[in-house]
Amino acid sequence: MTIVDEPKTGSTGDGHGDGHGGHGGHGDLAGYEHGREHEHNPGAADSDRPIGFGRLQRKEDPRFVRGQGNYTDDVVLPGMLHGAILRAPVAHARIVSIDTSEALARPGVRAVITGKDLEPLKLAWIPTLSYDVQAVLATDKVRFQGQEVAFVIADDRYAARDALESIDVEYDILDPLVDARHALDADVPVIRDDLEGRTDNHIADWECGDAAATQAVFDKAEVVVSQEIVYPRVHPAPMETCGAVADFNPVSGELTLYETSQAPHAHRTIIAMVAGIPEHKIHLISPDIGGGFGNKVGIYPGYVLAIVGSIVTGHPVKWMEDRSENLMSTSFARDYIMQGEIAATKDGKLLGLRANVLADHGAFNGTAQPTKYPAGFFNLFPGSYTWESVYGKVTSVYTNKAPGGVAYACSFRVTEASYFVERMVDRLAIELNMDPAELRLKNFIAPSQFPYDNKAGFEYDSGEYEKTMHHAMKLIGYDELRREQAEKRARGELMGIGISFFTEGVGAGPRKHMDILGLGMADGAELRVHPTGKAVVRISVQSQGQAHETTFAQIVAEEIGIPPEDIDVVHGDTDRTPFGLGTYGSRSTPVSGAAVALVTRKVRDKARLIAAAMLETRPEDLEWEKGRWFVKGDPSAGKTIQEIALAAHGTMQLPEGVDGNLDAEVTYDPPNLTYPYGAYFCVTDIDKDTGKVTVRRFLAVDDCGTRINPMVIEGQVHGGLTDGVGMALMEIIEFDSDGNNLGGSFMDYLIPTAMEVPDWETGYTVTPSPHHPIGAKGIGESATVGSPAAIVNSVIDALRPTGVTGIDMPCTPARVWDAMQGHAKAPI
Ligand code: MCN
Ligand code: CUM
Repeated sequence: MTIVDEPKTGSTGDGHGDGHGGHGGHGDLAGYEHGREHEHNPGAADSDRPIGFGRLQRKEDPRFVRGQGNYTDDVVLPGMLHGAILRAPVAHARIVSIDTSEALARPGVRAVITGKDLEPLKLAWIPTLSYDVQAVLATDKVRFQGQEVAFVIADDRYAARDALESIDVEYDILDPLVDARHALDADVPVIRDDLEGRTDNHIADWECGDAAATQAVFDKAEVVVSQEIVYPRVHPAPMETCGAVADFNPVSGELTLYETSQAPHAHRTIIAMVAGIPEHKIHLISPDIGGGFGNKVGIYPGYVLAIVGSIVTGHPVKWMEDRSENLMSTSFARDYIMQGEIAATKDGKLLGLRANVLADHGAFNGTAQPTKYPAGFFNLFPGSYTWESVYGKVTSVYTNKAPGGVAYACSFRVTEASYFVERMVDRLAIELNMDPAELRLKNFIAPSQFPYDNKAGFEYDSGEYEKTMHHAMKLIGYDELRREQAEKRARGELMGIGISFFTEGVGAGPRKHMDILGLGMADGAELRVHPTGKAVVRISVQSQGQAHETTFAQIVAEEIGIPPEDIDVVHGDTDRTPFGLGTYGSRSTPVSGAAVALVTRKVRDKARLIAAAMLETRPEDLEWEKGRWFVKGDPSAGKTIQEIALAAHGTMQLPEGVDGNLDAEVTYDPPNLTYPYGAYFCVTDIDKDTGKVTVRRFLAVDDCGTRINPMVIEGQVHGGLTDGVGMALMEIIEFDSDGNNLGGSFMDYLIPTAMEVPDWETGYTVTPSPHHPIGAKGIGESATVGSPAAIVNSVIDALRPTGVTGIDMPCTPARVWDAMQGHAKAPI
């Protein structure tokens, strides 16, 4: 591949973004936020240079800005009924009885389903993505507040909702287990007594690195620091909540399922296994999705209930959760209590790193990560640095909370890992009284060390960390900021400068190492060039706002020279796309993007054979330039891809072994993850009287290898940074001692608005992935992963004059103010 003008390694630059705010915000509308531009992207995208340049407008935006998007809740089918779920009001109770007679007698109610009705269908329990089981409707006990207890199907949404009140459930209330720190105590309730032989709340122990070697490093270290770091439970809270419309045809036995899914093919296979409907009879459609952020990876009871409802009533059934249901019952993330220790020399050479983590997975272990990785990719906890030895351990437990340990722009726990190491390194900098930038620069993995074995089981593909760090320090004016801070400190003002230098791992497989419920993580792509030279590419991943319809067309355009506007990208429909594992862990570009590049090359190779026949020469005598094959040494003798496409469908005698049409398909099994990284700098000011934190400046310098669409990348980064402000300063799903969820609405669960975020500043370097066909790494979660540590480190840095060395998220005014007063564990 050639990229004119933009050197592939170590180039630096910047662009401003399309400003899709956090959560639903970095969703689909083509908002435009004023990012601060440090350097221009060279040139504009066109068909000669379709990737890496300028701000190619998003193909999907015309329908979104006109209000013409098509979301699951927009689906209306003839005769469609509506479902509503009765949810447990308490966190832990035995179900004594459920009386549905009064609800059934209400006008408009067609059916009321309970767990007892599902038992004979073997649908009362379904497998979770991590080989646990979860109740679709509770039969024996409820195990978290908000758990599904009964399902009403009625003529309209209101009749269904109203009928919920008429269901009479008698509960025998049990003690809840809310605090994960006590999950393994002897005298606490065993939450999962439904699982045979279970006598405690332990889920799994997972380890990486070398415990003994790390202990030896600590034994001889000059300096040891330790810190407890809590990453609280947070929620992805996408703009569109989860839902499904199920339409089962009893005559043909076919199920059409519209669903908010980030992984349509995987969902179809799992639903086939669970519901016993043959897979070829299931047609799963994920229409437009208003933000996923991991919330739409898992399979929720509501989807299964919509299917059962359609089978029972003979009508299509729609189930859409409301905001509180979304916040109380679906896909929580994080909830990691992390004990960290660093061993180092007095002059700041990092030697050993230890992490001991307690992970709260809630009542059902629904973690959405590769089977072999019960702690996700926490293997990335050594970060961007060289260590003599590292050791990590994660213990996961059940509690009476909604199923957690799932996803929120997390790259499978990279968020926790990166937050952990970046907080720890800063903790050491405080101990050594050393500049945190200098400490990082002293310990970065050097470019010559790649591919780099991170000593925790992962091999980083490429990086030029020092260069990216220096670029960021220059863009933000680091030395000047430190001078400003010194002056302000002298005046008694609280100003902080926080750094995070994260390394991510995105693009799961390879399939031999990574699967979900036995389905290997690989992705298919099919490309068809029509006779007139227009093309359609079919992909297995699913956009939730990431602009795949634009950027995947750009990849095809780059590889074959058909302009992006002549290429349609089809996704989100199992009948129209090849099998693949879907979009999460920023895997679309690393895996599906690679599949698209390779399938396009395959079509190009086929075109070469046809062009050779057209030009009456040998294929090896042809040379490619963007959009055409020509005869070596005679550039005027050539055929454009459009001419070749017509010939492929025409009457000419095709060469031996070449079938008609211009098309191909591939399945791509990635050899490794890609490892994007970034240098993030955050400047905060803290009001001494109220503890209020203001993020005054934030600079993100990202390296995601070859950049396909700088505008889309900036949008992804702006959205992720907004997520970061939310988590660092505002977001937490808390529970009271009875297990009541205290974050069940946007009144309680605060997410950032334009008021809380600064003008984002961005920059970039380009270090291609050596194993990706076009050198691209993922970017979708980078900013969510990297930004919280920069913000919290900045808060701690601001509070240094008050003696603070650590604080947990979210850094609310109350918590910051309390920390300033020297309280060890401040409230929210
Ligand atoms: N891209 C690019 N050049 C690169 C890398 C990516 O131009 N070198 C472009 C891609 O072509 C794609 C977008 O950036 O259009 C994101 O690509 P990628 O990093 O591959 O991430 P995915 O497409 O797999 O998206 C998943 C990621 C995840 S896991 C979460 S969570 C998240 C995120 O994307 N959820 C989002 N960003 C989101 N953005 C929106 N609007 N909505 C969500 O739900
Ligand atoms: Cu981890 S949230 Mo995203 O991977 O869908």
